[in-house]
Amino acid sequence: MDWMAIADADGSGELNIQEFSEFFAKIEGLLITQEEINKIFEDFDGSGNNSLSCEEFARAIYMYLMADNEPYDTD
Ligand SMILES: [Ca+2]
Repeated sequence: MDWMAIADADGSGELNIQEFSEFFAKIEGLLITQEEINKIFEDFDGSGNNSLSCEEFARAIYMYLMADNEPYDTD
């Protein structure tokens, strides 16, 4: 599945926080808070320019969706 094509609503090739949040909202059954989304976004925005490149996004998706446990669940 081409996650980036789904997430990149305006086709800019990068994701801003709004696109990133909306991407998670589209995934059924995924329980994640806006706070967690913000944290993931910040963590993976390696260049610190408030947008995720394809590469940064792919890394975030891999980490979060493909991992067995939730890295941001601190309970
Ligand atoms: Ca975009």
